[in-house]
Amino acid sequence: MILIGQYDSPFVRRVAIALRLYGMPFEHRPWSTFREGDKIAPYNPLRRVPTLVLDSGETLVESAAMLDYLDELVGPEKALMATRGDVRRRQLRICALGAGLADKAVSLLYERMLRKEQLQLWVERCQTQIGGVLAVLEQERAAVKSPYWFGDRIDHADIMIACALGFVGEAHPALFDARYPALQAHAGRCEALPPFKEIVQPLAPPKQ
Ligand SMILES: N[C@@H](CCC(=O)N[C@@H](CS)C(=O)NCC(=O)O)C(=O)O
Repeated sequence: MILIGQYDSPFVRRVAIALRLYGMPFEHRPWSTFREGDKIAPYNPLRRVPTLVLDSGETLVESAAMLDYLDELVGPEKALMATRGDVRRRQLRICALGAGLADKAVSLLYERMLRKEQLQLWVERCQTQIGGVLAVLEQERAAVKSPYWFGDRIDHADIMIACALGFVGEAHPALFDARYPALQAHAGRCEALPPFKEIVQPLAPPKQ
């Protein structure tokens, strides 16, 4: 498999960390979405990352679909997500909040980096959405006493949240601070794991 995209993307990082945890070998092509869009386009017309090229040549263009595929490959025992039922539904909800948080943090970064004059309406909307999600996640994580969100074993929800928090903290440090101790502890626990330490890249934001 070939994983396209840089590890400063929370979405690329979540997929790479899952691949590592599953012990699946992959080739990494750390192409930049803005500087190397022409290289990405033949694999993904959206010119977005992550893009995952399967051994068959088929291409996946959405991180959740990539994880769904990897989960099927490893089977239900090893999968980092329940196959059905209440737990799966709750895991998917946390994944969606984490992915949405990362989406909003990426949008806000693009607004800040790519526009000469920021649109205040959009900046404030993103900030409100980021703050709202962090507040809900903080409350829910503080209520969970297990090492990971859904028990003793890390899963896709833990990875998504940690990758999103890492990105928000780096891109918008004023938005992720001491107001969120349970989330900081969650991020710290995940970032201390070997795959998180290995699969990491300082943020290289796009420029005008
Ligand atoms: N929902 C997508 C989000 C992917 C995404 O937003 N990737 C960003 C990098 S973090 C990107 O490629 N941005 C370039 C663009 O949208 O033009 C996923 O989970 O794979």
